[in-house]
Amino acid sequence: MSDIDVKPDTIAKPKIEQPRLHKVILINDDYTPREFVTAVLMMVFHMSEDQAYRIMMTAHQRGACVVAAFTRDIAESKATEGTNAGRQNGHPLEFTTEPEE
Ligand code: TYC
Repeated sequence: MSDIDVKPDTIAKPKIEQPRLHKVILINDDYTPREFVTAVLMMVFHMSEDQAYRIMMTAHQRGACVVAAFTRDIAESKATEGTNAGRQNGHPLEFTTEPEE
């Protein structure tokens, strides 16, 4: 057996891949009441009334607004939950998802 201690020149660093995040996007429409949109944002995304109101108004004025980003499954289930809350109350409220760059 050799006594020569051979060490690698470089130590391999484990690379941890972060899961890609997906944005939940609130889409404006002409019919859903502002108070309803604000209430859904508070319920589904655990926002304060103030935060929810600002997001709702941004979508109202610009046509759409990014609400938050999550892993894909969570983003999709939150978008579905928000869209369904509107549908169950007869509103065309819509949330979509989109992968972050
Ligand atoms: N534009 C709606 C209204 O004037 C309110 C609204 C805001 C609806 C944001 C959807 O994502 C939305 N009643």
